[in-house]
Amino acid sequence: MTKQTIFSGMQPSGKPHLGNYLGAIKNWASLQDEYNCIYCIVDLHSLTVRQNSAELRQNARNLLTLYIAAGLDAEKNIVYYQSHVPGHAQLAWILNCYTYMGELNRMTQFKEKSSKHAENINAGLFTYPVLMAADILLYQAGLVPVGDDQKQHLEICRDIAVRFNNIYGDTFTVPEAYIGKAGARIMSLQEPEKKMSKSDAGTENDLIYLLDEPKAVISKIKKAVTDSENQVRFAPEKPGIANLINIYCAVTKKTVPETEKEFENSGYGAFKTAVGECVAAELEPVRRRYEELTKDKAYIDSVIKNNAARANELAERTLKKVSKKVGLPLEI
Ligand code: ATP
Ligand code: LTN
Repeated sequence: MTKQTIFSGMQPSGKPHLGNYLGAIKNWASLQDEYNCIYCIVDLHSLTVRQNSAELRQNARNLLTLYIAAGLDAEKNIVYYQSHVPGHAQLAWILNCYTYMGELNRMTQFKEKSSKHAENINAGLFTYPVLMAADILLYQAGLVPVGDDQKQHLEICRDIAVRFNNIYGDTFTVPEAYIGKAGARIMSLQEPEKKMSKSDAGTENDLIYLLDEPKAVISKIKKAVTDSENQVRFAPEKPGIANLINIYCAVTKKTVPETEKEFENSGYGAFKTAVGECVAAELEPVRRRYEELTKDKAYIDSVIKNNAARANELAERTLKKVSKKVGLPLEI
């Protein structure tokens, strides 16, 4: 039987954090043996918010290196830049013509981002979900591992795929979201009502960066906001502790009841030390491997080039099929 295809992506804006890792990359690595996996650096999506050009280019390379450092095998999986495969933008244009303004108007991420960037509410920000749908449908992906915040985008992608298939006959695989149980929504350490976010961080202590040194990881977790009960118990009215329990479970694969039992007789101090240590131990090998990989420029260059070629080949197949269906002229 042929393996199902998985597609996911991350924007190269800012520095990747623990939420990106536990919500996405860690799951990606666990899927690479069972599926054909395609993991993209969605640099075109990053242009929806003003970027510094040199920084964006460097961030994209850093993120690709980090994918590999976090355990994504660059031969087994396709890891590549979205902008190296023109098919994404071409398919996005076509799909724009099969997407309604009303659907896009309902997207909560658009509403949030446009209120945050009131001076630059561009058309790209509005049609962002269509480019994301094109990313996924271009590769006929069946499964899309993402954090909880992307659910709505996955739904619109499915709606577009079904609409297109209804008009033209079976063209696209209709994808499912794959959202891990623990780690799907990691919250800010200082404001645990808000998601941990690189684009919306207040202070450095809000988030743990994937490349933070162990000392910094442990110290940020020690400073995390909690409550005065001093009882390690998962409850919505205790968002700080609930977040730390969630992080602990995502890293150790333990369940919430197991964790509550384990720390039944400890206060927050001991619990925070345990969380800090397990996160630091999880991230340290990633950080070391990243340091090694950044020294090997030729290897990273070859991954970028070879994987773009592999992705282009797959993308071309879907684009040909779509062009034919919608009535664009065929190649002579
Ligand atoms: P941010 O809001 O942090 O700037 P983002 O959500 O705009 O990031 P990406 O960097 O593209 O965008 O996110 C990459 C992946 O990380 C997505 O699958 C997303 O769902 C996941 N993710 C982002 N933040 C979190 C979080 N706090 N908890 C769990 N998963 C997250
Ligand atoms: N919108 C996503 C990033 C993203 C993506 C994708 C994720 C762009 N294209 C395709 C999965 C599949 C985000 O901001 N987290």
